[in-house]
Amino acid sequence: MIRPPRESLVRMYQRMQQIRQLEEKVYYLFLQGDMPGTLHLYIGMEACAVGVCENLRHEDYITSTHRPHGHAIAKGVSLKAVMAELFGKSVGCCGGYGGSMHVGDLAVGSVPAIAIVGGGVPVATGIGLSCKMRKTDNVVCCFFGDGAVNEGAFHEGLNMAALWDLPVVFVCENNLYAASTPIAQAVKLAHLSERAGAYGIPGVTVDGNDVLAVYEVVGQAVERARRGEGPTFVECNTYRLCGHSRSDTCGYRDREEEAEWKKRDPLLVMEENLTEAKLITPDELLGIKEAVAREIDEAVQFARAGQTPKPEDCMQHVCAEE
Ligand SMILES: Cc1ncc(C[n+]2csc(CCOP(=O)(O)OP(=O)(O)O)c2C)c(N)n1
Ligand SMILES: [Mg+2]
Repeated sequence: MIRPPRESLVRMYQRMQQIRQLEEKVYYLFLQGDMPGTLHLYIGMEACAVGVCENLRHEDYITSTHRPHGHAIAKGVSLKAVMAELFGKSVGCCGGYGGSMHVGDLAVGSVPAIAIVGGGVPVATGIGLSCKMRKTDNVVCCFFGDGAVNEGAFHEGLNMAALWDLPVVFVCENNLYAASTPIAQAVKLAHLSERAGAYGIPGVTVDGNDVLAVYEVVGQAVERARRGEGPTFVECNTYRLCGHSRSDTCGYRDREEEAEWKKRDPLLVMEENLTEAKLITPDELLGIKEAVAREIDEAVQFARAGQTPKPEDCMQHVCAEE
């Protein structure tokens, strides 16, 4: 297994803590009625976003879904900008116009999220085509859930990316459910990565709760894409340790199944891996955790102090600018 440099390991742990702690705080604030809109939390899936984005450069891109906070933070959108967006403030990453389901910032290659299931797939293919036509070696990582793999847009996007050898890594976060629908009721295959064969591209299944495993597998896919050899389909097996959306009590899930996955919480997995390999001490981990908690408090203060967008500006950003 590839062992990333220590600074990379520390950054991955810090990013996972940032995502986890931001979401726990946001859930609390949301239930208090401090935030407008709706909420889909990423708790339990942090290793996917962080393991993927650790392979990316600033100039690379990601596309995201209705569950986008973790993707955006992993690609480099600041905690303050994400938090302010969730509060609907002008200093948010989308000027307060987008809210939870659209966070992102093109300035760091995080395409504002697309909440239509499967909708990001053809967009990622289009960005991949742009990267290729402009003769850059930039890549696009396209996040989507298991619910997207039966959408028409998914098939069209993968087929075209495969046909034209576009630099796209398709990252399926298979958390076993699309809202309340278990994967076995939607797909006959044992592994969604088998779908890749239909498009003539490599398909890999990886433990999506092990950030180092995701980092390694996606690293190979990103390098392949940069070399101009085309897309890869990576299936990350994971689980959301929370409801589908704000009011979901998960009545369709088995409590034993939930307990089993909780033992494999991606943060615990990483803490165990790092301390067992003596790469970091428990005290250092605690220090990172506490520093992140302070960052989250600052982000909340920043967001609360922001202004809401002015009603007279509502037509701004409606049409694409040249
Ligand atoms: C085309 C489309 N159909 C239905 C919905 C409503 N919807 C929002 S999230 C979701 C489930 C998505 O499941 P999955 O792709 O597995 O992602 P997860 O929520 O598990 O991360 C559905 C059906 C939607 N947003 N878009
Ligand atoms: Mg799912």
